Amino acid sequence: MKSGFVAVVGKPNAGKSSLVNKLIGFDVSIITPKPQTTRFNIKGILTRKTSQIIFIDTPGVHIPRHKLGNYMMKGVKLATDSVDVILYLVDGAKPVLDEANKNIIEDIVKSKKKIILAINKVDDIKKENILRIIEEYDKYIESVGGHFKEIVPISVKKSDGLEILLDCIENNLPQGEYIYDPEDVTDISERDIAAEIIRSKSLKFLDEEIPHGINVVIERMKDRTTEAGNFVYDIEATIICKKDSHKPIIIGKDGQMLKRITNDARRDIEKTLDCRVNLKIWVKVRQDWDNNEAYLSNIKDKIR
Ligand SMILES: Nc1nc2c(ncn2[C@@H]2O[C@H](COP(=O)(O)OP(=O)(O)OP(=O)(O)O)[C@@H](O)[C@H]2O)c(=O)[nH]1
Ligand SMILES: [Mg+2]
Repeated sequence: MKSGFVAVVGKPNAGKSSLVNKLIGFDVSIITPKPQTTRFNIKGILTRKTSQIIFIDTPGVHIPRHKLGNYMMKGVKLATDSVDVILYLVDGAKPVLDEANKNIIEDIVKSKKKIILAINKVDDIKKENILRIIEEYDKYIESVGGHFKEIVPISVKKSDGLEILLDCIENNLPQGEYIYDPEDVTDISERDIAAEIIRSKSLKFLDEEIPHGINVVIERMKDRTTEAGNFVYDIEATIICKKDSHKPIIIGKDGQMLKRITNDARRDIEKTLDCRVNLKIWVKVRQDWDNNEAYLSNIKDKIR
C-alpha cells in the first residue's frame, strides 16, 4: 500500500484545478478560462485499492503585484515544501519555456522532492510537438541540477493519459496506509465551496480587472429541513470589490448582472452540495482590499 501528498504546481491556466477535479471525480476547485483562478491550496483526496493520493491544488505561479498575490505564492511554497511528490503541469498548447517556467523548475529542484512533469492539453497540439516539449524541459531541468522522475503527456479534457499518470505518481509515493478516511474527497468546507462558486461566476461574467479584484465572504450559511422534508441551505454572501467604480458594474443595469451571478451560483452550489439553496448576495466596496492585511484574513487563514 502506498500513500502520500502530491503538490500540483504550474503557471496560471495550465489546468491544475481541472486535473485534480477530474482525478478525484468531484469539483473541489473552481475552473475558469481566466488565469489566477485558484487563490489557496485545496486538497483533493483519491483513494484507490493500492494507494491513497492526496493532491494539493495550488494557485498558478506568477509574480505578485499585491499582498494577495504574495499570500498565494506563499501557499505554493508551503505545498511544495510539505509533499512527497511535485506534479509540475505545463500547458502543452502554450509550452514556451519562458522565465516563469524556468523559475518554477529552479524552485522545485531546490525543494529536493521527486518531480513528475505532465504536459497537459495535448488534445490541442500536434503529436510531433510533444517530443520537442519533452526534450526542451528535460534539458533545462538537467541544466539546473535536477531531473524528472517521469514525463507524461495528458489531456484532462479528453481524459487521456490519466491512468498512466496515476500509476506514475503511485510508483513514486512512500509505503503507507490510508491517511484520510477513504470516504473523504477534500478538506475544503461547504462554506468555502459556496464562496468559491460565487467567485467563479463573477470571473465568468465580469471582464478585465474587475473579477480578479473580487473576494467573496459567506456571512451566513444555515441548513434547515422544510415541512415537505427537503434539505435547504439559506446562504447570505457578500461580493467585495476593490474600487467604487466596480460596484455598479457588478450589480448591473436593473440588477441584471448580480441576478445572473446569483442564479448561476445557486444552481452550481445546489449541484455540488446536493441540496436546495436560497442565495442572497450583496456587493460592498473595500478600497484596495487585496493589498490590505486587515481584509485578507479569510485568505490568510487558508494558506497552509
Ligand atoms: N483544451 C484543453 N483545455 C483544458 C484542459 N485542461 C484544462 N483546460 C482548460 O484550461 C483552462 C484553465 O483551467 P484551470 O483548471 O482553471 O487552470 P489552473 O491551472 O487551475 O489555473 P489557476 O488556478 O489560474 O492557476 C480552463 O478553461 C480549462 O477548461 C485540456 O486538457 N485541454
Ligand atoms: Mg486553479
